[in-house]
Amino acid sequence: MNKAGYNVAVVGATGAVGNEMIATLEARDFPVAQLKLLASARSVGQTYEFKGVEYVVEELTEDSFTGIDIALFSAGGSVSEAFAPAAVASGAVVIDNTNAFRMEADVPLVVPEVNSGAIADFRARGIIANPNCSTIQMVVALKPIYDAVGIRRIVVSTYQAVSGTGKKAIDELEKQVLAIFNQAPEIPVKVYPHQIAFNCLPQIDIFLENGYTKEEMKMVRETKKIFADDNIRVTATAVRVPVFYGHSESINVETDEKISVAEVRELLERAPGVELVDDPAQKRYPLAIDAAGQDATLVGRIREDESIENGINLWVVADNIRKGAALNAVQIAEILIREYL
Ligand code: NAP
Ligand code: 3JN
Repeated sequence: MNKAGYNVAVVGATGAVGNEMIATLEARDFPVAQLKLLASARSVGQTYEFKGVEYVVEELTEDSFTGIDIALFSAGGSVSEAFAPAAVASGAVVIDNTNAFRMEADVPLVVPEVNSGAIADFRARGIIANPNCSTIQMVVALKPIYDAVGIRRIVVSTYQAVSGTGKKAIDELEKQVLAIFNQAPEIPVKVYPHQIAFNCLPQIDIFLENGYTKEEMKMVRETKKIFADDNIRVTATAVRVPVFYGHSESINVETDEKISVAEVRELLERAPGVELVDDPAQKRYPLAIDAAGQDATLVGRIREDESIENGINLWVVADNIRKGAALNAVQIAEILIREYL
């Protein structure tokens, strides 16, 4: 770290992820010299408190990044595509939470517990990409297994909270539950193609030509890139569930070499970013309501897949807005200033 403090811009500051970025920078005492909060013209004048000081939201423009060292983007892919180049041209390093640059060969895609070394490659474009939230918690849990015995195939099904869709979706679930509770004549359905309250939707993002959704294919492609292993076979089913915070995942892995449940437990007990919650006799296993507001990725229900030679099943839960987005980005920023800036 060469400076006492860094000038940090949060793009999308008024959103679910942006709010969490501000809170995470404060909670982890990130050395912020100046903070710039950026959003659309709709939000200009809104205020947020950071370390006891009130900051006013400004409109994002190409001139917003003068003097900025680190720009944390979470305002959607098209905003990143339009404004990340301006931020880089102004001398900032961009840590981007969107899908815009994740699969570009010269942009590192980073989960610090898994491939922090890739951050070194940020110089090519000045951009570091944060993976999709569902990928992040999966690779945090699987990294120790991957390193110990290799992973041949992953079959994952997700149970994703509405906060992954942003503030308007959190609001919609609340409104639908209230409408149903109050026996209202109509249930408001605006954000998702169907009612989400008391329902499960096997569609996250758009459908692609191969019949998978874009969210599912993000998990497939990002996992291969993060593990730097094109041979891992990954198949995903992504489902939206009526939970406010915390994505849950049922993960089945086929390993190269046999590994016992006890060995997996031992590995995960000391894995960075992981908390083992696996005591079925006491009905203890990871729950979304316990993961919400926490940094750790919770792992439990570890058991052998008895239908194949080398198979393990796990249940993995994390706060999608925290480890799935804001915390992962701030962890990257911490490594960046410690080792590179
Ligand atoms: P959100 O609650 O809907 O917030 C969207 C934010 O983007 C708001 O601050 C909004 O500002 C801003 N914004 C939208 N259009 C803009 C524009 N043209 N110019 C400037 N700012 C603009 O959504 P969210 O949940 O925070 O997610 C935001 C983005 O983060 C997503 O689209 C996604 O790309 C990314 N994300 C990534 C992950 C992950 O898996 N790593 C998870 C969730 C989200 P206003 O309030 O002024 O409209
Ligand atoms: O739906 C979720 O739980 C996670 C959503 C992530 C998301 C939402 C809108 C646009 C993304 C993302 O991070 O991949 C994007 C996007 O950037 O394309």
